[in-house]
Amino acid sequence: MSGNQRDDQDLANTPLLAPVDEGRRRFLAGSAMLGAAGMAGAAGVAGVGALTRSPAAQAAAGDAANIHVNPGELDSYYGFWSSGQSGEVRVLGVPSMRELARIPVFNRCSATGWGQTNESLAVLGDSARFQNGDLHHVHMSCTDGKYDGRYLYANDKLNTRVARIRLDIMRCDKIVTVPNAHSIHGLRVQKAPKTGYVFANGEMIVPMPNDGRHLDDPDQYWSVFTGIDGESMEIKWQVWVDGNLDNCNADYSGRFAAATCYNAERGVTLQDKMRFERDWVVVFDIHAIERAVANGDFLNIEGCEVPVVDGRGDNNPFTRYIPVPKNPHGINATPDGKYLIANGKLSPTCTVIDTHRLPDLFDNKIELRDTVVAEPELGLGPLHTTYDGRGNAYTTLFIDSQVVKWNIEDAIRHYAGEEVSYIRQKLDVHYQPGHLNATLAETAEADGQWLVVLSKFSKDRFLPVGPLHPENDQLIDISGDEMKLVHDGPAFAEPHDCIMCRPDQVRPTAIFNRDDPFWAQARQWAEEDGVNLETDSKVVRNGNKVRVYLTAVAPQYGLNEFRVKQGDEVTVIVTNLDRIEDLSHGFAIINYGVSMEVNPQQTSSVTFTADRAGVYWFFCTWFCHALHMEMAGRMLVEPA
Ligand code: CUK
Ligand code: CUA
Ligand code: CA
Repeated sequence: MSGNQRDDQDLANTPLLAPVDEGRRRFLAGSAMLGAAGMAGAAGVAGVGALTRSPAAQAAAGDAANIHVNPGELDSYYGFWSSGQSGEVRVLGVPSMRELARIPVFNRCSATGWGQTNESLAVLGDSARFQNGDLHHVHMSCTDGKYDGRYLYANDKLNTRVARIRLDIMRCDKIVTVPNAHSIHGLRVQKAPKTGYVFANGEMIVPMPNDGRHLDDPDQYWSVFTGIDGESMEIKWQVWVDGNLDNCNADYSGRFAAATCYNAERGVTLQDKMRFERDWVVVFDIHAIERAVANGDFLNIEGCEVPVVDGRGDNNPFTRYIPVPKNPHGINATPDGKYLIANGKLSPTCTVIDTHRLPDLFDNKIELRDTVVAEPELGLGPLHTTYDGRGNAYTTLFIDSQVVKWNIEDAIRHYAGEEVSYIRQKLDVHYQPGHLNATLAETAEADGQWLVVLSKFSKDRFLPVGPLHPENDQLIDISGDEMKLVHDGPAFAEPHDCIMCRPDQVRPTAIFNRDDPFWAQARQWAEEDGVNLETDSKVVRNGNKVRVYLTAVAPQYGLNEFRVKQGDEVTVIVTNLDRIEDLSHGFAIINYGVSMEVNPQQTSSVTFTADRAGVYWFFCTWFCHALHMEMAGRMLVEPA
């Protein structure tokens, strides 16, 4: 069985949607619930097959011409893609969907040396012991509700971290591990007046502190919502919440953030987590939290200095728990700032919350559900919603394998009792979509040009590559009245989310500034050793610690050889003196597992133990010159 299975009995009371695609939508009956909760499983067995369309028919529906970016031409949008369990961020051009770059974050990167260079280890800090991560959400810093091109922020669901990426050099410069939380899932930024905070959702519930106490007592398991300063990356405060936290978002006033909770039950089994008919959207009053923290009105979890305010229960100044149907997932703010829309997942609905009613809610002038202005029925498995800036919302239907376009104001009128149809179109996607995002849709500048839907299954859409299929990031043209599928984009595991912005909103540098703080440590070593990084190549010994300073100018390093003793701790510091755009060098040592990038005007360093005697060639890894192959030298390791 699957969610696609027809059950005509249920169709009787769905006249509104009948013209669109009658067979696909229905409530999840109680008996279907378990199957729905294991949606991927259900889809794998029957759902995908049931939705297969002739590829030719789909291609005909598209208009491939307008996504073609000619050789030498540039894309009209940057896309920043997360990569889930691959742990990195990917940069794409839209609409060509060409992959432009990968930014290593939580992963170990063979090309750049991320996870091995001293510079990356300094960023990773204590968490360098992890060589992996699960990066679901990537979002850009904002000013006045618009992307400002300073930073990207991303979460690590696997090892409970939040990372920042500098957009000038497209490298990660800060990673913090979030205390008291167990897995960071939802991540969004404060949109106004400026980022501001990075909001991080603790997903799994655990004892606080999680030090071995209360192992068998889930009543003592909790979760926290965390506010991180996007500039200093300090953890400013946490809110102790009921239930758990899935996705989050922020409003456009700067006062509120909101998160979905699928585990209001605080259950620890699948069945537990589906017990209630409703879970909730938790709304956070950021100003109230800030006031309490400023007044010292907070507590601390044992062993941790982060201020924690108690946001549990019905009557606290910090949170409100708005009941919404069963196990909601995504939550997305409309670009006009009016609404927060939560996606039902196990309910075929989305819940539209009026953000302008939130102040009254916190003043206890209205009831929780008074903030809800619509709850449109959209189809099976709504996961995420995005916007075109023209009043329409686009929601992924995981089980139906569709994107549904619907009109927000019409849905509100319908909820108020008017006979009006709010569904505009349903488009088959391939298959089982998670996130979707339209150009600039997470900001006030949503421009309704392109929509990317990140499909979890690709099944028959690509040449087979073994049991692990690619994902399918599909591009949809939403500039007209009708959604048109125009491109299939295979992607390796597993983009969960993406954002798109205009090229003028990102200002990457082509050549490093020699004053860049990225290699502050190497600069300090050079100072200690009386070495000028920009001119000197030399070996400086201090006991069994050896620092090797090398310049790199195509096609030569500053030294043809350097000599160390077996057992030495060796640090090689390479400075690329080429000032030419695109002229990257690398530095790698054969049979020592050392390899790193050294981009124009950058200094990179790596430390290792010269544990084996012999001749070891080092070489340049980026093809930089006609004599690139000759850009090499010898590390001579004298036997102990
Ligand atoms: S989540 Cu994966 S599809 Cu981690 Cu934003 Cu919804
Ligand atoms: Cu330097 Cu290749
Ligand atoms: Ca639940």
